[in-house]
Amino acid sequence: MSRAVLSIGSNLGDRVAHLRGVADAFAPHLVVVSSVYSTPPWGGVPQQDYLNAVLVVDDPAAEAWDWLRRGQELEQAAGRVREMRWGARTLDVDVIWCAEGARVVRSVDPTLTLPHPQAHNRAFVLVPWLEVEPEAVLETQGRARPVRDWLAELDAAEIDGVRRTELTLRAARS
Ligand code: PH2
Ligand code: MG
Ligand code: MG
Repeated sequence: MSRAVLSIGSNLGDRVAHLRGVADAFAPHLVVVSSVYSTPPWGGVPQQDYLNAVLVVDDPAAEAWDWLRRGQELEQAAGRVREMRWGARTLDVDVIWCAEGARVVRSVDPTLTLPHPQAHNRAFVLVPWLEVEPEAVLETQGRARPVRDWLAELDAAEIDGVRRTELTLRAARS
């Protein structure tokens, strides 16, 4: 039994189609999906803008590693090739946060570090996450704080760069 917050992004090819593919694949498990945001590249590698969104998913049959594996399968299906760190990609599916039952998963495994070690630094993750879970709390670096407080620490220019679009992925499960 797990519930996860996934950050999805694309800046190569048919960006919105790549994101829609993730929402469609996770449809049976989708709790809520954010708006689609246009975001400047984060991380210092010059590249084109991304489309980003956040999905909240749950599945009684899944544990944290299953979300990583499922996300990686979708990345492969989107034709993702090995690329430089923080470089352009057709599709990226990152597990940001996960709870198995009532227990928030903490992992220091480099393949799946949870909560995601960079989430609190990324407006392209925090803004869509706050849209769908305004009360969310993120514990990272030994500090548990509301996501809105982590966001408030980022540069205003970075937050301003994260622009909501009129694009939609799909309706959440009803
Ligand atoms: N992903 C990266 C590197 N930089 N920048 C934005 N705006 N959005 C992303 O999804 C992103 C990024 C590598 O995972
Ligand atoms: Mg990523
Ligand atoms: Mg990734």
